[in-house]
Amino acid sequence: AERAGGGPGTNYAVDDAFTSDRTKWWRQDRFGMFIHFGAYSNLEGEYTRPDGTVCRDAEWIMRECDVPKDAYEKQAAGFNPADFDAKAVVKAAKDAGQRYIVITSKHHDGYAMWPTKVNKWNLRDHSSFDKRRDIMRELKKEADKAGIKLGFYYSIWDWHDPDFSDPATFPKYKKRMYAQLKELVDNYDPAMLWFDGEWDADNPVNRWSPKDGAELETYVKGLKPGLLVNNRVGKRRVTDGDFGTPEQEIPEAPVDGQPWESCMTLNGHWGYARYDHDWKPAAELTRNLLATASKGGNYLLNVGPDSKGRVPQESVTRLRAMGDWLRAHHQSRTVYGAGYSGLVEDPEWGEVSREGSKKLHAAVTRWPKDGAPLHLKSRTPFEITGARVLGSDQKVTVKKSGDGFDITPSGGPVNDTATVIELAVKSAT
Ligand code: FHN
Repeated sequence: AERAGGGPGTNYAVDDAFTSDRTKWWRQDRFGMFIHFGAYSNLEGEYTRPDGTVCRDAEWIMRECDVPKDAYEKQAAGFNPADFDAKAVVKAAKDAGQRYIVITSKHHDGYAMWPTKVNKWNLRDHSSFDKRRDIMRELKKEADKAGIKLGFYYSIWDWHDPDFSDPATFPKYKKRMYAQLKELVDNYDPAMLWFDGEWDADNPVNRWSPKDGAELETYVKGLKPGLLVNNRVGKRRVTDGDFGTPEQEIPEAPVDGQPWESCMTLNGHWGYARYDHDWKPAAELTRNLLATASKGGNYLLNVGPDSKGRVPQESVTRLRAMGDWLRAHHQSRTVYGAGYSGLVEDPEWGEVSREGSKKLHAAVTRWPKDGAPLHLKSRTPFEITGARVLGSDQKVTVKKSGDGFDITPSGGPVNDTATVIELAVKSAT
């Protein structure tokens, strides 16, 4: 893992301070698609118990609803995501402006979504799906065609493999896990592995020590030099993996000393849940993306395909709206290749990211009342030598004011998601 100097007075990871280029492509890309898709998707979030009561959850349904192992295996045998369309999935990511995809290859239920040879608990050998198909190969092909990098989520924790939860047999489980990871890297050439389920070494059910993590990180990086892994390969310390993984939040003062990525759902669940209609508005999602980029972080936004393999239309429309904002007026420069500048305090009225060494992008999301100027508080001396609103020719006046600058556009918002004011800056020293 690489160390970075924090910005002045914060522990934001200031991009330029990263020493190695290891994560550079990933930090430039900023925005990825998470996909939670597995045997749990076949239940679409609802399990009817033998007594007729209905229990609801998504990817944790086997555990949270105490589904007996044989009942879970029985339902999985009927899993047939025939409508999974890799082209459509990649198009949804492309339309959103997502530049990499991380799909669950194996979640905590242990069910492999590729034709693993390690066991029969997988989509090829234990489902009603067409045995000639391999969704990971289909996805890899379409992603490569679209110039989108593909990564795999892999859960270290495994509810299905009896050798996982017995200390005496855990080494046998570990051997199978290593073999599966080798299959994934050899067969699909992923850009990254997104580990999960590493939580508690002291828990007799789920043991994963920092030493296990360090060994696994060395192993997979030996399979493919340049492969990125997240900090959940180990114990989420700054030295584990290549990037931190805050979840469902945008950290105020994010993970110190390493790149990071905030992963979030589009509604209330990672896996598909037919009853969950709590979809977040596209404007909120775009603002989250702006907020993560302004702090030097990545944003991994999740979709959960249904039992047939279809991405919900509510997800597709929101993702498209995010891409439309990014494509309008070259506003994507606020995100791609942009990051934490360390030059200004986070303003009340929006997010500020820096592109290279000469441009700040001030994205206004909460306009001050009664036309008050947009105040930017400096952290370190710099000059503003020019200002313009992307997508509008309105005049922008910039005045030094107290501990920073007052910026006053002559007109109002360009759109209701965020209006970007591009500022030309130079160091005052
Ligand atoms: O338990 C998992 C959960 O199902 C989901 O995969 C998230 C996504 O990051 N990770 C774990 C919870 O932190």
